[in-house]
Amino acid sequence: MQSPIKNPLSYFQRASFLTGAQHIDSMPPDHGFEAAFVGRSNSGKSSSINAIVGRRALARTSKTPGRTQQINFFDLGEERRLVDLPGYGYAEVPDRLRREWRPLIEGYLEERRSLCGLILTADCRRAVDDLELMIIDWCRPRRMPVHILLTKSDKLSRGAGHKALHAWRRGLPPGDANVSAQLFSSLDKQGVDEARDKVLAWLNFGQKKAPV
Ligand SMILES: Nc1nc2c(ncn2[C@@H]2O[C@H](COP(=O)(O)OP(=O)(O)OP(=O)(O)O)[C@@H](O)[C@H]2O)c(=O)[nH]1
Ligand SMILES: [Mg+2]
Repeated sequence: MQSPIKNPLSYFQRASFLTGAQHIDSMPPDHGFEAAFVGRSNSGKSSSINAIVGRRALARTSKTPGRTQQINFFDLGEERRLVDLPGYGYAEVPDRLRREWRPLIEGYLEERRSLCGLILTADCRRAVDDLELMIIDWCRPRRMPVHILLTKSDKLSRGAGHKALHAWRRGLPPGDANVSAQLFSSLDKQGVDEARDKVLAWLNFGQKKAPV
């Protein structure tokens, strides 16, 4: 399908690292529009950001789960940002870090007024789990759009990938336009255009947010 936005990549190519926040009070000013990437450790959040902005290493990726330990903000200009949240749910993360992350992620989600949509990354080879359902359930009453990237789709055959997508969709709340899912691979770039369109629709370039 043709993208509704002309040259979507051009909005992302200007991305630059803005800041990393280890505490709620060190986040950049809460103005404008943000799309945040949330998901289990190692599910491909940082890699998805890189694929979407069309750069190899803007966000740091790692084979070691739990590598992104702070909230990283990437500036797209015009008060638009992408946000890489620390991964959750990795068993071997030391307790001390876990105790620090949870309030950081929850505080971000609860308080950030410029947050306008969540990209939830999940390995397409795994079934939806309780933590993912918790995030989706958190979004629904708040009317916060959540778009699920079923990552690493290059690891599955075409048929198996579609089966995984349908299984995920069946597990989602029916008839809620704010919840959507797609297959995605930062390796072979499957689904990158679709993800860009989704994020751009949230970021509302060219529009001013009503003052609060
Ligand atoms: N084959 C394949 N590997 C991927 C893909 N996306 C990510 N990976 C790999 O999965 C590992 C984790 O990717 P990251 O993007 O660092 O994951 P993350 O969710 O940011 O991880 P944390 O920062 O630890 O929470 C890395 O080794 C990536 O190369 C993909 O689409 N295909
Ligand atoms: Mg990461």
